Amino acid sequence: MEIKLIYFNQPFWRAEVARLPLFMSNIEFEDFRITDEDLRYLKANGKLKDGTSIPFRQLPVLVVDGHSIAQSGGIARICGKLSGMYSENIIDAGKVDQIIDTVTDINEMLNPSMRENDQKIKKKMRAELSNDSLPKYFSYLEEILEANNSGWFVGDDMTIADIAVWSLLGWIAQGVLDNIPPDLPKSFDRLTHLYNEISQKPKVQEWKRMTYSYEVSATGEYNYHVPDKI
Ligand SMILES: N[C@@H](CCC(=O)N[C@@H](CS)C(=O)NCC(=O)O)C(=O)O
Repeated sequence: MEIKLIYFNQPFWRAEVARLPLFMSNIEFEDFRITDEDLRYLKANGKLKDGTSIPFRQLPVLVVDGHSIAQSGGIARICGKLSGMYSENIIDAGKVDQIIDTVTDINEMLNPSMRENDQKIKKKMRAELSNDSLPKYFSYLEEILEANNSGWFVGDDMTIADIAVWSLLGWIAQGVLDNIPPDLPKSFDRLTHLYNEISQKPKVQEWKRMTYSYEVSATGEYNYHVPDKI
């Protein structure tokens, strides 16, 4: 099976929830990271220059044996199934899905503030997110971890649900979102424990060493400061 994951050169959760399970399970895949020129081309044409279809002109796209598949949730499930990190039991699979969809919801809650150019309005939006929406959703996630009581969201082992949350928390903990305190997740003990557990896994450390630091421009090195601990 030939697998290619197409995304930006960033460790964003939408891609990491696919890349990391494949990497951790030693499944070979092409980790294709697009350039600005690729982006312009795919937006205009719905495909890459080599003809690879990008159905909704958005990323990630997973290409399996030449078939392009869009949408982060579906891609995560395929990579989860391939890597044994997605349950075959329909109830447990649904429990994994509800977490992935909640990570999507949280991402979408943040999006309007990322598009806001008026700094005053943006600051207000970020205050609401920091004081209300994000803590509310983190507490719901915390409750699910508490009910499952294994340290993971579903069952007794790590799944793509845990990886999605880990990557989302790492994004916040980097401190790249103005006026969202990077230590916001820290007051949630179970989320913090999950984050730190995943971060310290040798394969995760290896992945971070390989891919979380790279040159982005002629002006210098850009490092993703995704912390190992929160
Ligand atoms: N519904 C899509 C949304 C994907 C999405 O928003 N991708 C962003 C990057 S994180 C993107 O491609 N942005 C470029 C654009 O929309 O022009 C999914 O779940 O994968």
